Amino acid sequence: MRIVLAAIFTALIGMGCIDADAVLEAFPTPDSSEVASTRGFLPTITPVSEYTSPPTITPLPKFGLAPTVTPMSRFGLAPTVTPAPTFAFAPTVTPVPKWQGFVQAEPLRELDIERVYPGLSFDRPVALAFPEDGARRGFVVEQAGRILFLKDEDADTFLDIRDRVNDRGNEEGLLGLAFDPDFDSNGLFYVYYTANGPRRSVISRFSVGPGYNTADPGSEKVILEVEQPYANHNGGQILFGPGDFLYVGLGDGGSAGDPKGHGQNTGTLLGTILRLDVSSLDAAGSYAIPSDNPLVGVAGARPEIWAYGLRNPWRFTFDSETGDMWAADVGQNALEEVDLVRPGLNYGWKIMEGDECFSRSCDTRGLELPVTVYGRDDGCSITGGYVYRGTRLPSLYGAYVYGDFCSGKIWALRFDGSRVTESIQLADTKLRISSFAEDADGELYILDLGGEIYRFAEEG
Ligand SMILES: [Ca+2]
Repeated sequence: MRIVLAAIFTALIGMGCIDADAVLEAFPTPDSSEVASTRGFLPTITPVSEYTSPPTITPLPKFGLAPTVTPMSRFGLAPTVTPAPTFAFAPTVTPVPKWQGFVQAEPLRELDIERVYPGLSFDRPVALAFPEDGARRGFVVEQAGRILFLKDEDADTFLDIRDRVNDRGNEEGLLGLAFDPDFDSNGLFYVYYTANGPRRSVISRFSVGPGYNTADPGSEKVILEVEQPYANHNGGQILFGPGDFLYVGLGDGGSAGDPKGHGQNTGTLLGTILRLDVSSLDAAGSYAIPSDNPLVGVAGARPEIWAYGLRNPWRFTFDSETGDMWAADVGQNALEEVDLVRPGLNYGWKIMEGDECFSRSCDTRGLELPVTVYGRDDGCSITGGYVYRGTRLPSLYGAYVYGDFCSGKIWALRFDGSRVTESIQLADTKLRISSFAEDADGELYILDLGGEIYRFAEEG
C-alpha cells in the first residue's frame, strides 16, 4: 500500500502537481463542503478505514489541471484545497479522516511504559525539548540550572547557568526551555528560571556557540523578569506556538489560596499565560506585544496576557495538528484540572478550584470551566502532557495525555470541542512525573523527577 502510494506521490511530485513538503507535512483532510463547488466536476472524497493511511490522490489525466494543495502550517491550521478549474477533470482526493469531530480513531487502551536512554540518569529533570533543526537531538533541563543534550546513549552539557539559578524551593529552578522557530539558522533559544535578590522569575534568551553543541552562559539577554512573592507556584512553561509567538506560564505567586488575589487581577502577570513577540528584541531585550493579544487596549490589564485565572499552569502545550492550547492547572486542596485555553478567557482561580467554588463569594459567570478534573483519590499535582500525534501508538492518536506527579497515574482523553468523548487511565506508574515531552515525530516521553526518561509501549 505504502509503496504504491509512494510511487504515486513521486509521480505527482515529478509532474509538479504536488509540492513535496505538502505530501510530507500535511495529509490534507478537506471537508467535502470546502472542496465542493456547484459547478464543474467535483473531487470525489472517499473515507478510508485506517487513520494512519496517507491520503490517496489519483492523478489527473495529463490534459487536466492539478488542484492546489496548500500544506498545513506547523501549528495545524487547516490545509486549503483549491479545486481544479471546472473545465479540468477533477482529481480524486481521498482524505485521511480526522478523529476530532469526524472519524474516531481506535479506542483508547491501557499502555505500558518503558525506559529510554537506560544508561542515563539526570539530576531532577523537569523538561525535555527538541529543536526543529533536523538533528533530532533531545535537550534535557535539570532543575538546578543545566541543559544537556542526548547523543546516542550519552549526554553532554549544553548550558550551565547554575550560578544564577535559585533552586532552593521545590518548585524553583531552571524550569523551561524553548528553541527559537529559526533555531536552525539563528541558534537562539529561551529559558525560564527563578532567581534570588529579589525573588523573581526570569525569561532569557541565549545563543549557541559554533557547532551548536554548547551555549555561551555569557550570551544571556534577559527579556522579562516577574517578581515572585513566594517560592511556590512559579509556572515555568515556555513554548513557541501559533504565529511563532512565545507563550509563558506563570503561577499565582504562591503561598496557598492566592492571598494577594493575583489569579483574578489582570493588572499583574501572575496567574496567567502570556503571549510575547520576541522576533525582534531591541538592545535592551524588550519584546513586542502581538497586536491581537486579547487584552490589548483593556484598561488596567497587562497586554501580554493570553489567558488568566490560573493557579499554577506548570505545563501547557499545543496540539501540533489543531494549534489548540491544552493546560493543566495544579489545584489547591481538592481538584486538579485540564483546560483547553482560549485567548482572553478567565480560568476561574481563585473563585473556583476545578469545577467547584473555592471562594465563599462565588460568582461563576464568565468563568471558563475545565475540560476535566480529578480529586485526591487520583493524585495531588497534575502534570500536563500533549495531544498525541505520533505513529507508534495508533490507539492514542488525537488524545490528550496527562499525569499526576504524586500518584504516577497517567490518563488520556478525547474531546470533541464541547465534551469529553472518551477517557481512560492509560498507566499506573511509580514515576514522579515532572513533565512530558514530544519529539519531532510526535512521539511522547515521560520524565521522572528521580532522573529517568520513559516512553509508552503497547502492553506486552
Ligand atoms: Ca480553573
